[in-house]
Amino acid sequence: MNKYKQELISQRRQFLRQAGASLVGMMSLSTKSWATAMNNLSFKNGERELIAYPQKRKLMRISTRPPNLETPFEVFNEGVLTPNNAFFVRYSLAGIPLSIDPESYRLNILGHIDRPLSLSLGDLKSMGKAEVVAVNQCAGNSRGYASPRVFGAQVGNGSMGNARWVGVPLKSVLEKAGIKSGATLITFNGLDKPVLPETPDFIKALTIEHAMNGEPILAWEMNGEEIPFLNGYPLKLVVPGYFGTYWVKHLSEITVIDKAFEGHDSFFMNKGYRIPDNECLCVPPGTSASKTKEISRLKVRSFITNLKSGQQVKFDQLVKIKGIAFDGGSGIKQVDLSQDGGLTWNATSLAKDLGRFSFREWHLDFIPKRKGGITLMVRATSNGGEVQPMTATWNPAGYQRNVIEFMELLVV
Ligand SMILES: Nc1nc2c(c(=O)[nH]1)N[C@H]1C(S)=C(S)[C@@H](COP(=O)(O)O)O[C@H]1N2
Ligand SMILES: [Mo]
Repeated sequence: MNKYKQELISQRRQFLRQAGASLVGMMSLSTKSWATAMNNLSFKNGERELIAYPQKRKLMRISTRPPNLETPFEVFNEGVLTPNNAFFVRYSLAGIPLSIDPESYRLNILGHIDRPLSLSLGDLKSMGKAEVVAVNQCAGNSRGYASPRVFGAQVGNGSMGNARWVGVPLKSVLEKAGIKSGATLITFNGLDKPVLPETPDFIKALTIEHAMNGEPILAWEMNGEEIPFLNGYPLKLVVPGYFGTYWVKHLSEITVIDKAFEGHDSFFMNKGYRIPDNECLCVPPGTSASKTKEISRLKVRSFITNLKSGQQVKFDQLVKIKGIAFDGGSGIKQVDLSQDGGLTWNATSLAKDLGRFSFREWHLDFIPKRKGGITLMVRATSNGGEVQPMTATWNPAGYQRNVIEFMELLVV
């Protein structure tokens, strides 16, 4: 038995020893679904095991406890919505819930409010319905490409996904609770817990204005189905346009506070997920910032999804190029493609608009007129005027990479 198999089996036994419901039930499926393969990322030590977790097809395993899974990049060429069973999974704490009973589940609203609430899924579903197509992207997506390298999960470009989310506007729930004057922030906590007392809980905060602006929703549905367990069943805070770190999974507690968010459990706001607070949001490699701020909106990005670097294409024959672009909520204005390493650019055609928070597909037909190696580059511009940069900047955690992507093709 190889090392991976052994690890899988002991992991499965451990799951089985604990509570006997959903995730566990799903875990005890046939061992066949645990069979492994490999998938390679183009950076050093980029070989990843492919593994199928409950409700998931084979994804790239970044870590086991907690499970961190990355979407193989080819998936983004399947369609503009990322299938639930291929959607990436990210957790910070090892104490993830293993079973959640939808009947006894409650979302509690506490703190500086007029009426504390304890809402069942049925209560939430009767309070209104909002829908948004939005990109959930981890702040550390593409961190593995940081140069010089940085600490943290060495992920490629698959720690993102686009889905249609349905739920109740956060605003409606907060209005029902009645925010008292003097409130400063709203914190969000999920059912996952640290394993050791020294580890802070995963709690995120939004400003009152943001929480009440009608955009964030408390979602129970993802692409027309229940949210997969590992993506935050039964309720997930969806914060369109913002990095995934704010999208609290297995959401169980909303607390309105009337002072600063401080102390042990403010770690994931006050210590983690921060970027240099200066114009470039960057520092010279190897240094740290004297002043930092919370990460917030997604930066504009674009990718080619139907070709792979190193691929051969035929001289003087049509090549259809397609891909995706997105930004932090102004929407995509334009996507340009260069076939000469960035000297000249051609506008691509944008496909159907699913809303300003969604992936936007684009495509371009081109006929290579020169044999040999060519470098394709793709560059998105947002409606807000943000353009992807030609060179990557550096920050200590490798957050929010959005440099122009490039790919080499061989014309034969
Ligand atoms: N409860 C809980 N919610 C969480 C996290 C977590 O560790 N615990 N991680 C956050 C981070 S950093 C990301 S990138 C997204 C990932 O969402 P996904 O696993 O559904 O893809 O969940 C966020 N919500
Ligand atoms: Mo993340």
